[in-house]
Amino acid sequence: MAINSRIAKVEGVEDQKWYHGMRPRRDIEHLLIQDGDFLVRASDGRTNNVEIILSIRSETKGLIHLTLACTEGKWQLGLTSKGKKVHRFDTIPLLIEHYKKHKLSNSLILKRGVHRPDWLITHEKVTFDTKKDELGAGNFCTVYKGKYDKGDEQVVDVAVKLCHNSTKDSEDPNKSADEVRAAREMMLGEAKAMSHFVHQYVIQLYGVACDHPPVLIVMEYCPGGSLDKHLQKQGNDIEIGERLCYILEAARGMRYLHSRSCVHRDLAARNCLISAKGFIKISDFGLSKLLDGKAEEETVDEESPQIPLRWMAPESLKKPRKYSKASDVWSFAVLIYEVLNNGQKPWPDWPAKKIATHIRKCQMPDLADSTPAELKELVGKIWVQNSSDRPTFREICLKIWKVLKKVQPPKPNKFALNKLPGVERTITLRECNNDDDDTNRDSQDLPNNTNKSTMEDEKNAA
Ligand code: ACK
Repeated sequence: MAINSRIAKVEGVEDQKWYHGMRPRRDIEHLLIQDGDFLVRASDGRTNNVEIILSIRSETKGLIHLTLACTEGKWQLGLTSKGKKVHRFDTIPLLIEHYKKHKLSNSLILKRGVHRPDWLITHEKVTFDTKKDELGAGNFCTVYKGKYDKGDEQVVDVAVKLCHNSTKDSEDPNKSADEVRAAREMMLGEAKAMSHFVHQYVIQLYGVACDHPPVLIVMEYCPGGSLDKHLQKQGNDIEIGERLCYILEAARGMRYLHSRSCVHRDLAARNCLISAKGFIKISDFGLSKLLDGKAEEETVDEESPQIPLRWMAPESLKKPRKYSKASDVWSFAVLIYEVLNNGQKPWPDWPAKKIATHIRKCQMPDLADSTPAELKELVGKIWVQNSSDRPTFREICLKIWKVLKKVQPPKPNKFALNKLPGVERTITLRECNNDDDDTNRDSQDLPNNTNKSTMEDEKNAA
């Protein structure tokens, strides 16, 4: 049975806690632990259509995925044995209730509906106008400004990342259905990574709506847009002290992510956003990875999506590609270069091969003349061949904080980013005790804290 993806909203199922929307199979498998654990999800079938699937854990047969078929408005199990009476139901919840009391097969019965996580929200809570609210577009997704109903009559401004639903919606007609599906899965991976993080210098996820296509990522709205565009526009109006504040805030965001075992893998000025209060927020977790346990490094095969070359560390160019906290640190020094160079990337017109050769040999470009000597020294310690010789973000934060104390940042009302519509910086830097040792603040921001607490934190800080 296939439901056209454009009319894939299935009455009665989206309100059920055991409905996980368009989560891919590999995302839900680990949730089904005991015999009889089940959930319902939607999955791409052939030809861009959507199928409704009942996934169940069986002690004897392992994981089972059954298609739910709908004919003439009645639901039934897609696969039934010959000659067996087929039970049909008006809704999927009625079907589920039935198979909680009656066996599906010899031994299998539905026992525990596994609830979806809180960050899986429904489309009805999110509004945006595709004609008026576009903020920008990427290969497979477009970002809009929108509103999110958090409940308790709280409606907040948000940025909504919309994954193109099919090859027809995609900007590029040459994209295959598989590519579109891979992009959607990447978006869900991005949202899952973001769901772990609550920090003042990391973009906040409100939720993902994947109850039916298109998949939406709903996140904190940053009216200042991306850091690279701001640098390119405001150019020489930005004092060095203000630039150092951007660099320190990005480093603090990265220190938090690394403390949560997240390797970003795509750190660059284009992926830093400017919040309403004029703070830098690390965003775009599409390529990020959570490291297992104590692992410091991830080795990746050739199939993995490639990170833009100019920000790559030498070890990420070799085969097998290696990404680690230390390769993020390398990219961070490229971000420093961008911030000091008015948002221009290194070697703007060079061919890829020549850039790669330079990176492999650690022959990196010079920083702007106005760069404080201690910052030049720091970048020199980062752009080294041996990744274990590079400083950590904890050390980097400390160093930048010391440089900032000497340079003296401007008063908040003199920050150039106040010229951005919707942005108002009212404090120079957030308070941090002991020479930037803000461990305490980080530990207040544990993932089990609510989003609200971080937002209030920001308000109090201001
Ligand atoms: O550089 P921009 O103005 O900032 O254009 C890009 C565009 O969407 C495509 O990525 C903007 N964007 C992305 N996420 C957000 C967000 N959370 N708040 C505001 N703008 C965003 C980005």
